[in-house]
Amino acid sequence: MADTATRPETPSDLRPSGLTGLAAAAVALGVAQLSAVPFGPHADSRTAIGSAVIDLTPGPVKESAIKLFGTSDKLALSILVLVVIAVIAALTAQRETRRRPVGSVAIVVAGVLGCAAVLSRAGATPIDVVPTVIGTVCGVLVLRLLVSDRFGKKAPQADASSTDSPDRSRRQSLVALGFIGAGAVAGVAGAVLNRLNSSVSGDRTAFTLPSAGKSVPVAPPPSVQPPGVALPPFITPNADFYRIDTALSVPQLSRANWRLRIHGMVDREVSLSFEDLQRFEVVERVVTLTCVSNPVGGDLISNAKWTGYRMRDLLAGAGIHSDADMVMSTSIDGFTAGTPVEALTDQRDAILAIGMNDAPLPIEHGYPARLVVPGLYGYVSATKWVTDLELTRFDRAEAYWTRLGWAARGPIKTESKIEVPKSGQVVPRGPVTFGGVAWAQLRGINAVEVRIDEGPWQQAQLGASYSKDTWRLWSFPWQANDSGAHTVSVRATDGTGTVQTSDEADVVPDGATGWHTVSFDVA
Ligand SMILES: Nc1nc2c(c(=O)[nH]1)N[C@H]1C(S)=C(S)[C@@H](COP(=O)(O)O)O[C@H]1N2
Ligand SMILES: [Mo]
Repeated sequence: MADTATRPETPSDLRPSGLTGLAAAAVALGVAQLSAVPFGPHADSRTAIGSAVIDLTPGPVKESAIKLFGTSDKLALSILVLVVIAVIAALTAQRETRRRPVGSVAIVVAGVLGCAAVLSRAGATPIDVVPTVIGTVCGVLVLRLLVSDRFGKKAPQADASSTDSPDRSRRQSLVALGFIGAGAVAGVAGAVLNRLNSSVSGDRTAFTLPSAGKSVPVAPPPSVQPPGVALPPFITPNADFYRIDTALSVPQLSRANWRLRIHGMVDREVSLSFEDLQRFEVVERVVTLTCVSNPVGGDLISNAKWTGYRMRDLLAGAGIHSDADMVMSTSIDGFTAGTPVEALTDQRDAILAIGMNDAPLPIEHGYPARLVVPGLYGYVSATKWVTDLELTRFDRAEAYWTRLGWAARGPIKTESKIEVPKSGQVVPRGPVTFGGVAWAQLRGINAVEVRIDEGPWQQAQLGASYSKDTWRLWSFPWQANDSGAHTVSVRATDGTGTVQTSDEADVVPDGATGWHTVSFDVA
């Protein structure tokens, strides 16, 4: 062995194939995933890496990804991360030799990055990196094994490497494939067990929503729904409610583990358990939520009845300093929103919601508790899985999306959209009813006008107004007489008498504006 330094390695060594790298990566990821099960969700490096990538991705890239993949954006991200890891593993493993462990070093670097990702997550503790370390070690061991003497060096009794090399190479490939299979099985089993282990769906099913005291809203009368046109229901069923969040896996937070800490610029810090909430009056409010990323004509808007507690009541116990102008709310997974103090304390009745449409909050909508603030886009107000409220100032603190270039304040703009007809729809000649929704939370909707082609603006018929904080459905009966291509446009007038602007603004930095126009054909 004294001559190893001078003897060239490669002639008698088997060059590792890309497959060995895939095997090492599969084992590292699979073992990390499976060994994370007893440690709980914070130890899941796969989710941590994905979440860290989401956080580190520049805002504009994130937006294009959301545009491209829609609500599958997280699946697309997971696949992308796996492909990147596989390519790097395959390429670096090919450089691995017994004396220059390039691939092993790459695995260790990836492992260190994985540990950093785990530790960067809210609520993680140092012990949570253990599964990532175990996975990394196993990945290195597999790679070393595959390039070891058993496969990589001429066996002592063999005559020439040229004759036994194809055999060794085949053996190496078979063993590598075996490791890839084992890694995949461990990974899938780990992911499934992690999910079952942490799911709070049992906790949610066991929860009976308290009924509201005096503060029950009037049930929406049937007249909120214009007849004769297939519009979305005034109240969006939970299953159809739009969903937007940065959570790669939905946070699983039980009522027992939930606490709400109110601190910062206050006289007394307050910490409430879920049980403590019973001290406060239960209220119900119908509020339309809207996402700032909703393009003109988009679907990121829904309306629900929320059950919960007035934020005003919860905050009162803390004694807010008069120079605090922002409440920075934080979720269990580290999302933050900056909301003006007055929006949480004035008469609009912002609530800490624990129920949605008479059911406990669905897990993906924030179980066990989230904020609902009439009049503000979700990114500055509607924190799901909320656990922390810090009283601070807009000139001192910046929330998640504001750091990424979105406006610090996000009042909802007056907008309207057409649901019927859909773009490209063929409308039969004769009488037809078009329709859609309009919204200007806090101000309400006074009127909706519709224009066919470049004709005059005509009044649409309005469904009954429920409240200023909810959308208003509208319909427009029309005689489809002229065959051919047409357009229909809509604009709303809000409760202040202001007509929705025709100026087209992008969703960044504070919400899209412009008139929604749909092209259709009469035949
Ligand atoms: N924890 C957490 N809360 C969040 C978000 C998030 O990414 N994480 N996104 C916000 C945004 S941008 C919107 S529009 C609303 C959407 O609420 P929904 O998914 O219940 O419709 O949630 C808000 N609350
Ligand atoms: Mo949003």
